[in-house]
Amino acid sequence: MNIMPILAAIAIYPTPKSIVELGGDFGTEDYVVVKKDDPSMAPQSYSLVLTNGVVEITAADSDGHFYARETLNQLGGNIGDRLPNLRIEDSPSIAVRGVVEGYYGRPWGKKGRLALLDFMGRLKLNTYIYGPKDDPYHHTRWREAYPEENQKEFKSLLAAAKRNHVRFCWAIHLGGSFRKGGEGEMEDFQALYAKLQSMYDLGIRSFAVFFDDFGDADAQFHAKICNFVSLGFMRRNEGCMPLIVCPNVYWGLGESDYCKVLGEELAADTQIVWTGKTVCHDISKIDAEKVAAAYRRPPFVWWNFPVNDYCRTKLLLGRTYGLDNGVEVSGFVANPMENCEANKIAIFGVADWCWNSAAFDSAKNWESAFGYIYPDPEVAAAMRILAAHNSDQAPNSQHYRREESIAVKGLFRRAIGELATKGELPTDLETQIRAVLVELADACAVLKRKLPMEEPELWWEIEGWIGENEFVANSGLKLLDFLAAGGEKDKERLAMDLHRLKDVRKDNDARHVAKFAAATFPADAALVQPPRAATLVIRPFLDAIFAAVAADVYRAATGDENPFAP
Ligand code: LOG
Repeated sequence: MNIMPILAAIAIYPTPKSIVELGGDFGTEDYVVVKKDDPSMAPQSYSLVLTNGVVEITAADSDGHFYARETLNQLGGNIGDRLPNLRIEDSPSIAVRGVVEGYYGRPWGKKGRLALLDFMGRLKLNTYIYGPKDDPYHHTRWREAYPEENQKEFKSLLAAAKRNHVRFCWAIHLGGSFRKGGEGEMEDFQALYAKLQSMYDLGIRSFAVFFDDFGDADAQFHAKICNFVSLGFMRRNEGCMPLIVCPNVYWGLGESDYCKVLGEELAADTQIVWTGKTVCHDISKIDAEKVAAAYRRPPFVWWNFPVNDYCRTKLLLGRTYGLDNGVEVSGFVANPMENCEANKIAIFGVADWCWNSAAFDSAKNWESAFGYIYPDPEVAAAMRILAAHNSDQAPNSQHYRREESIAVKGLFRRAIGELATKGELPTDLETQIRAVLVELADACAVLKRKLPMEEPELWWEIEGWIGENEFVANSGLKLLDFLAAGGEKDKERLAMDLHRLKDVRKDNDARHVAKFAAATFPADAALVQPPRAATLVIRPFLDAIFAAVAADVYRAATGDENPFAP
């Protein structure tokens, strides 16, 4: 039988390095799995050969065997009752890859982390770094041992990480608080040793030391602390993995003396974090080479995507792009949003890129994410529509931007041009824009109906953004109605409708801000922002059409200037 159509329909994520058809197929009701070890194979790699009811898995280590099983599960899940004969040879592009919980905001909590670790295992991501800025025992109160409750949580997280072949790395943030000189320094070295020991005793075998954003860039002192951890503590405690260090200067091209001194002084196996040319930046091969020269080792990339702590109005659900194929790194972790479930779209992209950078197809990956993440096809389709319009950060202090509403950008730009020159829209353009807005409003309706039951955590996180997307779509539709409105009375009615939408939005903003503020630490609560959506392409169109066709009537009818105040 011709198995091409079957193979073409197979979607395995992350994308395997090589799949070769061997011809023929077999029924999945009855097959045997033969496990073989081949120590000559590269770590984490595996081969999976399916021939007429026999599945042969060969790997060098337990990671490889685990990954082969994950691939086999996806093959079975995708195809159903028959499997084609084939050979898969597979291994990761980047050996150390995963996620750092390293943002400012509401820490994910046990439930979110457990779900994430399972998600990571399925996607062959093998590194999770625990470093939420708002965990006091990680940061400001690092000297204190974790309370009982947290210790229990770490134990279950460690078990979940192990099950998923994920290295669980615990980070301590010492920037700004570790005392230098005299008795204070002695006490702090003792306190550090004791804290690390308490984490080791819980089962932690991977450690990181962070100095980002707090304290001085004191390279000699930072090197002293880190070498104390790696040479003094970790070498004396069995089974520890190389130390990961986030320096105080973690971006740039290694120009600073601080980076050079760290490169010279840090123990050879210590991995040094780098976020790219700036704090939030695409990761290029050339930049990585430059920083590697200063670090005297390839950098450990901490990619600040899809984190939104510097652009809190926005939800970042766009595709993964801006990462060079073949960039030489000692590891790659993505720093996501405080919205744990909503991160899955980006993490799905990061996993695929890390595993098989050469074959990474960013757009295809993003399109596939929804079906992979959401079992309900209606939810998947609605999330895809929502994500298309919620991906750019909006102007921000880090100057990092992403594309948004890419498929309809031309349409909306053209419409803005027509409104500026003619004050109205050609019918075909109006029809197409109406269709985009109806689609977005419908997607929001689906999500409001289904997420509370089917994806309650995701619903908790993005309810406010769904409300805002609805506001954008419905306001846009009202404004299009202005074009067709017969007389002043009609227009007045539409203006009042717009005004009511604005009130609904005000409530939505208030609910979102109160909910997020209550769920985070006091220092962070003040930073919560109202949710905003579709700011790059659709919102400018709303401003343009409002100014062209509705502003005067709106002002006269409501006494208000603008329904879209930022
Ligand atoms: C922080 C990080 C934050 C991110 C984006 C690093 C190494 N540190 O500017 O906690 O989530 O930028 O705002 C950072 O990136 N500082």
